[in-house]
Amino acid sequence: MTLIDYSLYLVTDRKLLPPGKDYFESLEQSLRGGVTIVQIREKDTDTAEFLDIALRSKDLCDRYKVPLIVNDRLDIALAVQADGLHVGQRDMPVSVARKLLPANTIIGVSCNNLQEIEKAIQDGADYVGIGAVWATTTKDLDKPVIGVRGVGEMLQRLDGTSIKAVAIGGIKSQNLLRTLHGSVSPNNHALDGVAVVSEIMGSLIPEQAAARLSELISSFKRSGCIHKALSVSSDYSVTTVIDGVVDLLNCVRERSPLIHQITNNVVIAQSANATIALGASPIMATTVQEMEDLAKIHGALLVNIGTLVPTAYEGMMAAGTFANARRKPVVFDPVGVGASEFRKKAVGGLLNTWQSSVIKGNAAELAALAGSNEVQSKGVDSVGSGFKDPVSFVRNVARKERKHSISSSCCVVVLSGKIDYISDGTNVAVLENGHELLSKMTGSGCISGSCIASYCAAAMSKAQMAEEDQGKMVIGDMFLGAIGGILALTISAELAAVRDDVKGPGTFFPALIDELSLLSSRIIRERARIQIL
Ligand code: TPS
Repeated sequence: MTLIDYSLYLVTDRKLLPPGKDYFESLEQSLRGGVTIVQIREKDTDTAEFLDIALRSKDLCDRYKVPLIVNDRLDIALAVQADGLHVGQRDMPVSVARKLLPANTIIGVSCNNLQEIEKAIQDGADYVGIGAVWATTTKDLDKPVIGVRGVGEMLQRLDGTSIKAVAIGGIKSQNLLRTLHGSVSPNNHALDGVAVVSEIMGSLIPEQAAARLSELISSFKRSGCIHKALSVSSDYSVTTVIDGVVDLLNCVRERSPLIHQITNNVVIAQSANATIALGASPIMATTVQEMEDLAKIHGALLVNIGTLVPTAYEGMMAAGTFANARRKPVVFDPVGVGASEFRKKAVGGLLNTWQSSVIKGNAAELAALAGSNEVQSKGVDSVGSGFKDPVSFVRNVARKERKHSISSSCCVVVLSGKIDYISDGTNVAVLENGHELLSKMTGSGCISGSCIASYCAAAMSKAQMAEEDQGKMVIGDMFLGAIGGILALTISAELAAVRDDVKGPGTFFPALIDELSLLSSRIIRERARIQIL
């Protein structure tokens, strides 16, 4: 079979043409703009007219050497000798179409869930159109919008097959990079392309619309190679990790990065104080209108959904998007995600919209995130100690949440508890520092998010310095950032708890702030209890 380029797949819909715009003119302009494959989609057109449109479209596509696919109508596909047929779930089954069409005809099918992907594999489809990835008004959707994480799950099922995949539904130039970077399986299986209807068909200048999308796709393909070539070292040992953490401690103190925190009303003051004590600078801002400006100046963003009100949610959506665009680390704390459907939906929305560099949660939160029922939750706390095999669990979640991330090559996951487990999808750090008084005050988990964000900001700023030296892209070491933040808090807690002036949880907190500000390289080297697996 000839090699098909699925990069920019135009699906037509004449109803969306701007008033006065001729369909064939629009199609030719989009071909000039760089669409690589075209599907003729006519839902309410008589056969004779459909045939005429398909024939003339085929001529045009042939001139630009672009394959033509017919939607749904096998008879029209046969009549115009189309390169392929696209079917929906209620159209003719792929296996039947295969028997009726000439050999080498491409057959694609729309898929919305894993069962439909499974069936497409069994039936021998050549490609799948996965969606709707975002909301769209072009088609009446009778199935859920799946987001980039939904696409990622389906790509994972396609790992090892030769079936190609495009995403479709609500794809615009504004969300195209996010769609491409986010839609990836744990094994880095990415999309072969994207399909669009309204973004091109609805344009007065379709050539420009197509060219803009095509340029973004090329830039994604280039950056994909960069990410693979520059992934962070996976040769960690206890010594290199401690040296790295000490280096980050000094960097936080010297550079005092600005840490933008959208956090919990319960702990705003504590988190801001802990951030200052570490040597960084907090800014606690939630309003959507200032997120773009803040992303230009902060060193890292912390998003904590502890008290999730609608205005803060809007701010979180925007802050993460702007942070990603500027390659700033994003630390995400999905507080109590298992506690309510509302939180679960909100977390899905956020994780589908931007990429986190670090996700931190207790056993119940990470279980809810991963869809595991091994751990129960009560409010925002876990019940029981956690997972049978926390090391494998945390490694698997890190793999699952890994994206073609713009700020780092992986998503680091922190499973917090009496023992903390941190993974980048390959390595797992097991940290045994801490004190039970931490669990007797509110917000110690939230504060650990502030500490991680401060250390991740330092890790990213080191990467930027290296980048300036070497003149090439360098990825920030978020694994070290997460370890550094957790060690800072847990070691300071141990020291605070044994001070003479500490009598219990009330006096513990001010002592903890003191110890965070007194933390030194020597203390970290002497006290860190860490294993790297
Ligand atoms: C390759 N489909 C799913 S969403 C949508 C369509 C037509 C509308 C998107 O419009 N995959 C392929 N071809 C198809 N026809 C479908 C899926 C079905 P917009 O880009 O304007 O949001």
